[in-house]
Amino acid sequence: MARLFKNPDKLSAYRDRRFSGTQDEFDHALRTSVTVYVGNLSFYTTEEQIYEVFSRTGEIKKIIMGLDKNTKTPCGFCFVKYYTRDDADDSVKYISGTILDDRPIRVDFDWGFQEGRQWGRGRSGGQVRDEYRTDYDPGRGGYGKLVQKE
Ligand code: GTA
Repeated sequence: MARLFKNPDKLSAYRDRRFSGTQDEFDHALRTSVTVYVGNLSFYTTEEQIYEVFSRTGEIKKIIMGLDKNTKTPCGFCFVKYYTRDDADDSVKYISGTILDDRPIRVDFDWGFQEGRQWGRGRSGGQVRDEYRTDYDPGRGGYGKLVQKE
């Protein structure tokens, strides 16, 4: 709670558990990074589609698709790296919430891509959130992994 008051302009609700630095280093990286995280993607959305949407706010340096660590297929997220911070800011401002393949996508500031971050961290290989979901989501493999195992 104290941190919320100390830091009312918190850029992201997400804190990467695997970031090895301090909270201040994490906050600094979030403020200066040119990379955004894109969540709630359909497993069927392609890198070309993402390129088309995200180049609306600026020239893209690189797209890194999030992959299931077992199947090596897209698992519903990606990172988009721009050349400038302004373009990353604009993508969070203007692209987050827009519809891609019938779903509202979420664009979040990110501390920066590092090798390994492209893999889903869930036990089943995909994203953690897809382990625990109890809804049926055809764009993301149907029911959550734990429900499927029941
Ligand atoms: N910048 O919001 C994000 C974000 N997310 C969700 C993932 N990444 C993100 N980056 C930014 N913003 O590189 C990045 C990760 C990693 C890659 C894949 O995407 O840094 P992941 O989604 O598989 O695993 O990451 P992650 O992020 O370590 O999962 P986390 O934080 O435990 O949980 C994500 C969500 O899953 C939670 O918000 C919650 O909705 C759900 N969840 C987690 N645990 C439970 C549980 N026990 N019960 C129910 N729901 C749960």
